[in-house]
Parts: sequence; C-alpha cells; structure tokens
Amino acid sequence: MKYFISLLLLLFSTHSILNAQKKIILDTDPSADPDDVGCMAMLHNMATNGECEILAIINSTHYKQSSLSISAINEFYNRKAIPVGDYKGYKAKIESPKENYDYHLARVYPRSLMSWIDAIDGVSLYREILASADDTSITIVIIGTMHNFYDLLKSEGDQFSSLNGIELVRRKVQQVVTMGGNFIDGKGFDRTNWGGSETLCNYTNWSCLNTERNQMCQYVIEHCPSPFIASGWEVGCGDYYNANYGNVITGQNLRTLDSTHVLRRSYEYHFLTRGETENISRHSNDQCALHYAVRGESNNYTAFTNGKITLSEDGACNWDNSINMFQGYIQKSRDKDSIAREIESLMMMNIQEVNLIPPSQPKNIVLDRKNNKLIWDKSVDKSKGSWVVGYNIYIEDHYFKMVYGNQLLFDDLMTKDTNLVLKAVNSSGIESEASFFTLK
Ligand SMILES: [Ca+2]
Repeated sequence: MKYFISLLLLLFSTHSILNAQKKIILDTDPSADPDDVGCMAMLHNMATNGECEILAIINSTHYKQSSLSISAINEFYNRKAIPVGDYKGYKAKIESPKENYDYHLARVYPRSLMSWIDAIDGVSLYREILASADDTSITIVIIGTMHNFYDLLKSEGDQFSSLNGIELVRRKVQQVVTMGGNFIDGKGFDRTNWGGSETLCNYTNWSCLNTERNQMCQYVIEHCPSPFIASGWEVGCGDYYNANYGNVITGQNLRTLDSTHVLRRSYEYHFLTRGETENISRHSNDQCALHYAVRGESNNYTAFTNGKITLSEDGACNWDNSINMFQGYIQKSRDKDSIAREIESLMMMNIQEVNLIPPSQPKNIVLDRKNNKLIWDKSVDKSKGSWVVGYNIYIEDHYFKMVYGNQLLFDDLMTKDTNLVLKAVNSSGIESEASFFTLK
C-alpha cells in the first residue's frame, strides 16, 4: 500500500512537471537571417505541443518591417492576438532592404498589425506583462540584440509597477536565455548579438566590434538579477577554429512544405538575392537558444551554470565558476545532426487551428483607488496550445484598448458612472463572455 501511494505521488509529481508550461517572452531581430523565423516556427509548434505559452514577441531592429513580419508569422500560426512589441528607442526607423525576408513578409502576408507605428513599445510591454506575472514565472529568450532588455533593466517604476526594471526582473523572471557570446572551454570572442569583436576582424569582415551593442551587453551581464544563460555562437552555428562544434543545419526539408508556408518562404526570400536556389538550409543559432530555454538540457546540451560571465571591450567572453552570479552557458552534448533533426521536426509541425473555445470571463473586478486602477482575477484558458494573452476593454460599448495583464490603469476617458466591459482574449483572438463594471 505504502509503495502504491509513493508510486501515485511520483506519477502526480512527474505529471505536474510535464505540465509545467514555460511562459516565454521572445525578443528577436527578424531581418537578415531567417533563423529567427525558424525559431518562431519552433516556438509556435512547442506552444501547440503544450510545452510553452508565448506571452509576447518583441523586435529589436531598426527596420519598419520587422515588427510587421512578426505579426504576419503569428497570424499564419493562427495566434494573431499575441502582442507584438518593437524597440522605439532608435532615432528613426528605416525601410528594410529587399534582401531581408521581413521586407517581403510584411508585403505579402496578412497581419493584424497594420503599421509599425502601432507596435507596442517593447520596454512598456515587458513591464506590463511582468507586473501582472506570478513571481519567477517568466522565461525571457533574447535572440536579437539587447536593446529592449537593456532599457528594461534601466527603466524606473511606472504606472504598471512601482518596481524599477532590475527589481521587476529579479522578482518575476525565472531565467534569461540569450543567443550570444562564445564559450568554448568557457571563453571565446563574440561574433553576433553581443557586439562582435575587433580581434575577429582579422578573420572575417562581419564580426567587427559594434561598441554600442558591446556596452549594452556588458551592462546587461553585470546587472541582470536573474539566472542568465548564453547559447553562444558555437552552439548553433560553428567555430572557425574547432571543427567539432560545426553548424547545426536545419531547413533541409522546407521545400516539402506548401509553397506559401511562411517558414519556407522566409528562407527562400533570404536566398533570393544570395545566389542559392536549391539548398535553403541554414545554421540554427536562435533555435538552439529556444530549444534549451523550453526543454532544458534534455540529452542535447550541457549547461555550465552558477558562475560569472564577463564581456570585455573587445568582445572577449569569459566564464568564471569561482564566483556564483547565476550565469552560465551551454554546449552541445551530442552530435550536431541529431540536435538538428529534433529542431527541424519542431520547426516543421502542422499548424494548429484557431482555438474557438473562449477563455473564462474575468472575475472579481475591484477598484484599487490608492493605485488608481482596476484589478481582477486572471482568466484561464484550458485548451491545449492556447492561453490568455490579455483583456479587451470596452467603454460604453466602444472598443477602447487591450491590456496585457489583469490591471487597467485609469484614463481621462473614465469619469464617474463610466460603464466598462472586460473580455479575456485567447492567443487566437477569441473573446470570453463579458464582465461588467461601473465606475462609481
Ligand atoms: Ca536573431
């Protein structure tokens, strides 16, 4: 009997671990390299599997079409209600060049984000989602530059939360996984998102130092209060001095997908002006970072954690395990082709249909006069592959706006006796039954 009860307990605990869905905010730079689309395809398919929820996807490039391409991809995967953020700190946004797939996706595919101007400010979106999240519940995956996350860490308390960026991340974020750096044997020179390296200019013409990115990343590494894991360039791509690390090549079967499939087309657009016609496969830098973020080491990676990362002014990465700043890096723990097969199968899965089952309606709406806002109990969506992304707010029967947490800050529009309607929204954009509240 005792054995039977232990077995039952074990089964239950295993079950709850299997059901522990990661709540992902993806920070990406869809533009020149389609591994970001490979990563988003994989993210949507892992969400369909019930392995994760996608709380937001945020762009870090200065291209007008990048955020639009994210919206097109979400729409293609029948999840048009996922909020799309954009980095608003650039002096100006520019047109994406025709060599970039985001230029084409924005032109060709339907999307609910009509203009890049309407994309939500990335830092504000981070703050709104984190403010309403359960403690240590969020996994942030950064597969672009650090622009949004750097500004988040530097942000002050605001209407969403009185906590500054560092305290908000400390409380709400379980882990940050970032594609960047280079850590063969714990050290190497960055070639990508962390600013590249002057030293590597001797070898290639595309990894020269970007001082701004280098400095942002140094700040992030020094100040990120949550566990911070790097999936370095050598994990998904390769390394010029160590052939064993080699490229994790995915995309070889993309041409078996429908000719209008957004994933296949992104890779084809990428090669349109680059001379390739037959082979449209690529390295999998961004996919490896996400793969680890959602599935952990599994049998694919070894994580070297509980140390301290430093990034020099020349892009040299170093990991020191004598000081525990909860920072580390991953390396492949099995052959690259096996990892590639697993990633590619996750990229290629069938698309989930729109989930027409509405989430539960918002309950227990109360007025928080002290903080000048309405708060309510979070709605739930029990359908596999679907979740609550936010709440549509209506004022006197007119659509007002969507909020991405269970709080609504007061606005000039709301005077005494204003009638409000709240509806929870699932990732496909399906609304719950209405809940009503009248401001007294
Ligand atoms: Ca990327």
